[in-house]
Amino acid sequence: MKKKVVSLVLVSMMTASLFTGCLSSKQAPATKEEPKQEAKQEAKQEQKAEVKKDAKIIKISNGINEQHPAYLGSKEFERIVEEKTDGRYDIQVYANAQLGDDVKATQDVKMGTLEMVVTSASPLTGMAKEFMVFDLPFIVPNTKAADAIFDGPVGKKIGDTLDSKGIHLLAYYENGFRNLTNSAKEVKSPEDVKGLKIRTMENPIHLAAWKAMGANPTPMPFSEVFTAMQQHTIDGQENPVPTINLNKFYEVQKYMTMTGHVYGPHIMLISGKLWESLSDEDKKIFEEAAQESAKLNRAKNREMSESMVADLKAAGMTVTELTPEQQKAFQDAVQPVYTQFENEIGKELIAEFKAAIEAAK
Ligand code: TK8
Repeated sequence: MKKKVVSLVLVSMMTASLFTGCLSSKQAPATKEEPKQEAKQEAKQEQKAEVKKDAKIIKISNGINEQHPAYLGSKEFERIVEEKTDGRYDIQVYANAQLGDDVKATQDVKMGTLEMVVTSASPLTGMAKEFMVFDLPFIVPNTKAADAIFDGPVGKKIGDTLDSKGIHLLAYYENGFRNLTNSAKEVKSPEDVKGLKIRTMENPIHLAAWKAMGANPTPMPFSEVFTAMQQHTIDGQENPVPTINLNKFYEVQKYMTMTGHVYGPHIMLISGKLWESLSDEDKKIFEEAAQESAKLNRAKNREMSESMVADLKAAGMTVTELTPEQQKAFQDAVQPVYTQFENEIGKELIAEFKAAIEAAK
């Protein structure tokens, strides 16, 4: 009992430090962060005291750092599963692509050499083309519509396509609305994008959309993006506000335009073989923990997407909001990708997706 209390105190201390942004990230200097890291280690050990010695280890790969909502959600999943199974599972969350970037980690989950990953859906198009419906620019208008897709029949239908590929989708997390940043100039129109070297995720729709605007897009794994911007091999990238802020992209990017051109899910995936080996009781615990953790993840992500715009401005970025007319110019510029990809994604699925969004209005 005492241990539990200590552990709870430490965990809440740790959570508090996550929100004040004190934990070290990849780019942060290591020295002054050390005490916080120790506290974190301690918290982890205290928590692990409740995990059984022969607990089954489940590693979860995350691409971003320990302050990101994907990590906060994964830690919530860890807490719930360990508690509800009385420590029969030892869930271990690894941040900063330590276990590999999205594509590699997901391939490992498919192979069964890694248990779980929280990944963007966009780089998985080779194995999961149905998810490409999310990559159609401007298709998801707001988070209410996103929730209707995630938690309704369309989200389930898209998620279920993974089961035949050796992967099981446990929950839809939110990555969010993607915004363009760059180091060269303020962008207010698709014309301004012409000639900019933009990093995209490894996804053909994203590539085609930026090409349609006249940019020079290059696909690249996420963990290489900061350095590529620092060394000016690329001018810019696009990501949701929490990622731009937590990864300190403001150190190497001067401009952000609130394009909101794509709404991306982060999906929580588990190896199919492992999933099939679980008892019905454990499957239920995993499912419930995943759904609970998704609630936390989405709430935090929405909070940070709003509040961190001010942080980016304070860090010296020029943040450009678009008028509805300016927004429309971007929408018009990327329209060709709809006809280009509708057959590959499936016209019927796109129609179902749009109908669910309409119904959520
Ligand atoms: C992190 C990625 C990231 C994504 C990207 O693993 O690659 O730009 O937005 O969140 O999934």
